[in-house]
Order: sequence, then structure tokens, then C-alpha cells
Amino acid sequence: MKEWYDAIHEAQNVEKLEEIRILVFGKKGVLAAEFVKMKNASNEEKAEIAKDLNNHKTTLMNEFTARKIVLQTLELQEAMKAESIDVSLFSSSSQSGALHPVMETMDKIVEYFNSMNFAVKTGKMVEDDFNNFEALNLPKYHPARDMQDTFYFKDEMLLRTHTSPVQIRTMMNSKPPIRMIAPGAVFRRDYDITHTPMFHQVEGLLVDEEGKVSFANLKYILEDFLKYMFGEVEVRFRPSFFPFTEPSAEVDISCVFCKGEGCRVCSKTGWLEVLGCGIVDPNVFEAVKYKNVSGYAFGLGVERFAMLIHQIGDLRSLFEGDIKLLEQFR
Ligand code: 2NL
Repeated sequence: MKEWYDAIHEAQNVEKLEEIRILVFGKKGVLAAEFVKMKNASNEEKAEIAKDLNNHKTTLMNEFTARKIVLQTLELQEAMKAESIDVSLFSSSSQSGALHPVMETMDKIVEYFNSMNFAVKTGKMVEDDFNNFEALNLPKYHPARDMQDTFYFKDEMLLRTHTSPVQIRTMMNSKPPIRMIAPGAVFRRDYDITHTPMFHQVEGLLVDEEGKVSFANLKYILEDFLKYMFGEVEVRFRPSFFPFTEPSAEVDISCVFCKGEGCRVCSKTGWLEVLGCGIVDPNVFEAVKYKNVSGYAFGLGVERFAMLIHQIGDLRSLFEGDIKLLEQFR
């Protein structure tokens, strides 16, 4: 039995120890064989042998248990050493993101109007008919309300087609004067080279006592704003029409690509349209129950600004999430 005791004591790993356990304590093992041999002995001898064998069995079992704990502990330590992570090693560099050019452009626009004391207001993207259309002098059966142009839900709810509902809600909830911008996502059923079903707008609104707000005030701030955004460009105002302003104008800058020489982007005109604006129509003030006030308003598409600032040719590339494009705007 001494040799088996030594074998257990010197086993080098748990696997080897298990082999020895089967050889010693197993059904066909060494101890079992000794107990079988005992059958042939006399009764007195049997008692003597059995006592002796049981003593050996206990000694071997104790050693087996002790050795198993030692080996398991050692193997666990080995495994922990092998699997541990060396935090002092250099890691592979992780990629960092960047602000999307549309958001960067929006931030710059907001920054300008903030510096001019315009409050930034946001609202809900799901709007109702009154705030998106009715209050903006877009009555029932106006073509802009067409199912073809607007995403409708049931119960006359819709995805806002412009951020104007934010200004309407602000006027409904607070007294004049108002000096605000409304940046955010808007939705129209349109998809081609120059239109996406979702895009971003910044609209502005200024309201004060009747006679205090002029087209000249509007012209001054928009010219200053466009020079802040595009550098030294020419700015021109063209008469136009919007249901919510009267008079209305569209604003052009000299083409940032050809400096007004005439190119593909400006269709050889030398000018790029960037803004719509005007003096708030009295029907809008009537809808929000404002009396004896005057105001100006304007609206612009942020994607168009981003494209002109960064010389991006196709509007749709702003919506594809292409890393190669986005990495250029770190
Ligand atoms: C454009 C033109 C414009 C407005 C938006 C507005 C809002 C209220 C009252 C009056 Cl609450 N007007 N917004 C006015 C003129 C033009 O946007 O071309 N946007 C991309």
C-alpha cells in the first residue's frame, strides 16, 4: 500500500490523480481486489485483515483528498495566471466619432441667432392640423395640405412639414414680444436628388409692437447672418410668396462654387437660393389672437447649408452614414 500512498502523494495533476483514484478505490481497484482475496481466510484472520485494509483505505483516502485540494488550487492559480489581462499593455486604438455635418451646421446657425438674443425653442414632430396648417394661413383644401406632400396619421394628426408649429405654440402660450428660432427635423413626402422625406429646418420669428418691425430689420439681420455662415458673399432679395408672410422674399447668395461667374451648381445664374422670409401675415396673428403687433419670419433648410459650406454634391450622401464621407468632417 506504501507505493499507492506515494503515487497519490506525487500525482502531478488532477487528471493523473483521478486515474490513480480509479486504480485504488474503483470497483476493480487494488482495495477491492484485497477485500476479495480476504474471502479465503479464516474468520479470525478476516477480522484482522479487514481492520488492516480499512485503516489503509482511510489513510489513502485522506491523502487523496488532501492531494486533490492541493492540485486543484495549483491548477486554478495556473489558469488565472494564463487568462488574466495585462492592463499595462498598449491597446489597439479605438475609433472616435464626429459630429454629423448637418448637426455641425445647425449648431453654427443656432450660435449666430443666440448671439443676437433669439431664444431656441423645440416642439413635437407629431403635430395637429391647426398648428401645422390652419394657424399658418394654410386653410383646408390648400394644395400644401395634399396627401401627396404630407405624412398623415389618423384623427388629423401628421408629421410636421415645417418647424412653424413651434412658433405657433409659443405665441399661443406667451405674450409678445417674441424673439426665437426653432431648429429641428421636418417631414415631407418627397424623394429625389434634392429632396429627402426627413430634413432639418431652422425657422426664426420676431414679434413686437405694431410699427416696430420692418422689412429693413429683417434684411439687415439675414445679410449679417449669411456673411457669418458663408464669408464674404453677395446677398440679394427677390420678391416671392408664402401663405404665412406678406410681403415675402427669397434670399440668394452669390454662388460659393464659382463666385458668381456661373457654373453647374448655380445653373449658370451666379446665384444660390438659401432662405425664405417675410413680414408675418396678419392672418397668422389673428389665429394666435395677437393684436396690434408686427413681426418678421424666415426659414431655411439645414442640409442645403451644409452642402454649400462643405461642397457636397448629392444631398442623399448626408443620409447614408458612409464612414468615408463622415470621417472628412472630424
Ligand atoms: C423656406 C421658407 C419660411 C416662415 C418660413 C413663418 C412662421 C410663422 C409665421 C410666419 Cl409662425 N412665417 N415661417 C416664413 C417665411 C419663410 O420658410 O423656404 N423654408 C425652407
